[in-house]
Amino acid sequence: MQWWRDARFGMFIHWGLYAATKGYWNGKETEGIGEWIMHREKIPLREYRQLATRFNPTRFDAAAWVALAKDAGMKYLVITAKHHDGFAMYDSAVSDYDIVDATPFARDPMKELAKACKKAGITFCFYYSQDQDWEDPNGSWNDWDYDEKKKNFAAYLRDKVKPQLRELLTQYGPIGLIWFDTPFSITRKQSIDLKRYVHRLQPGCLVSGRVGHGVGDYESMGDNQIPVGQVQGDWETPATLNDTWGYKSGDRNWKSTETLLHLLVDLAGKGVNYVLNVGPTDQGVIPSTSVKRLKEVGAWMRVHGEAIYGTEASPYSQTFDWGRITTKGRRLYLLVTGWRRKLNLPGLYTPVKKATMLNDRGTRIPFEQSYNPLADLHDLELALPARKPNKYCSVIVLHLEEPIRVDTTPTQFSDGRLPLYPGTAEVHAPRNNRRLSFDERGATANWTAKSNWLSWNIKVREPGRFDVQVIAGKLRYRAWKPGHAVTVSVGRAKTTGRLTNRNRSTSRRAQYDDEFTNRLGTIQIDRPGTHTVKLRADTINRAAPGGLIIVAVELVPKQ
Ligand code: H79
Repeated sequence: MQWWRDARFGMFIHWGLYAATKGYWNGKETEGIGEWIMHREKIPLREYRQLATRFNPTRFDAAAWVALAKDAGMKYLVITAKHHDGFAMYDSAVSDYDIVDATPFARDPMKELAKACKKAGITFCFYYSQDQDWEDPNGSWNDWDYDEKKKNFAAYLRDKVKPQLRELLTQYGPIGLIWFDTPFSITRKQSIDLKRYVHRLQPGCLVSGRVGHGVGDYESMGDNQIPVGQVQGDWETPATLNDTWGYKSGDRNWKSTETLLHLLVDLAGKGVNYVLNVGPTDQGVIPSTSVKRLKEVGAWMRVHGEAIYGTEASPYSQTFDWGRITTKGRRLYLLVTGWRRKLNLPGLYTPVKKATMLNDRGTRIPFEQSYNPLADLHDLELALPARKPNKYCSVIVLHLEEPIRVDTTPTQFSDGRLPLYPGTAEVHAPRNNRRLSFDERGATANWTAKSNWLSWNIKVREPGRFDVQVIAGKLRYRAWKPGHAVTVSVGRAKTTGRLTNRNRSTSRRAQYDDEFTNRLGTIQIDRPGTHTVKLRADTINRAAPGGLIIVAVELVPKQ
């Protein structure tokens, strides 16, 4: 795992026959993600395979793609050897449904990419769709060409998946990982068997979490999913630059360079890898907008990479309003996305030797470490220069005297706000058989019993009156259902309200996973120091998909 943990940032490439449609079918622009076009339009296999006869990416240049990944600061490259459409983008002997046998191009781009990656020191990896296969009569999810009832999934694993994995793991040199996906039909036994099969062929090759049933070498967030708070263990977020993965000429919903960098920094602070996708055209060209953004990210990485590569997640249980934290040995990196003159870091027990800017080691940042006995609060206050050194994110290095020790109790920000995430709460479930759990992002899952409740110990700097906001969520692809009511209390003060979807959050995190801000009432906290916040469910609509989904509770000082 070590190379993967150190890497933090990788390139995803979705490239296949779908690129030849540019996202259009029968002259009309299609909805949804590009590589799903065959499924969405229920394109018969005999029609879809015609795309191969005009797939001729003469401008494909493996060295150029790999150079772009390297320029962007990416350390590994994951490319679709076979996506759900079942078409092999390498020379496969299993059938003729592959780029060498079925297209005029007749070259094996994976051979060229493997060579270019090796030369550039980039870890080469394959995406392989082990479950859905819309070409194979026994693969899952093609019900327009094939009769679901006649499918034999085990035969598909035996006759296509395993032989193809053997090719990929024996003919392209060392492979960093196999990125499996959509484990919708596969059984636990089959997932374990596939993982063992990969490890037998290449003991050093990792297996992504989406091999299914939690048996992978690391876990995957959902597509474009951002964890709400800190996470435990090895995680990766696969993400797009626009909305599609496979090339779609009409998708211009590009994330800005600032958004991409803030996502990278957010994820690094949570110890999560970021594998960011490009969708090359059927000419073999990576869209110029993607290239431009990635180069800008790379320029930042060349100066600030020390705060990303080989780092560990923030030692805190909370995230801060001014940015994110990573650590390496006795260094704490403050990745500041919200520049300000006074930056406060609470809870740091370790004495700080000096604070410097990563982009200019000569600049010393003045600071003061203090202890407030009234609030039982350790505080580090840094006096930052008026001008931010970098427009996207500036990095301050704290050089520590001793190994890092922190108080992990969520502490009020210096502006008075305090967001609390379910993942760091204590779960109270008197009846264990219906204990709520958490989804990948750290929101509550399967909260259907009113007997369950959450509590957080918090530290208050500035007492006073607070607005209480509850951020509710829903399951992706499912409709919001009303009918939940909750109570938040601190000591004897409490406030109650129903949850609605009227106020949709515009946060970056909520771009693909809707979140809804619900203002309950206000509560009074009248002394500094430690308090307990409790969240109870008064009413749960058990018909709501996933039960009561809580993403966060936020205290906001009343003006
Ligand atoms: O390879 C990329 C995607 O094609 C693949 N994962 C990334 C890395 C992927 N996309 N969606 N999914 C996996 C999950 C499928 C979700 C579905 Fe649906 C929800 C299938 C049916 C409902 C999305 C919405 C696809 C059709 C409608």
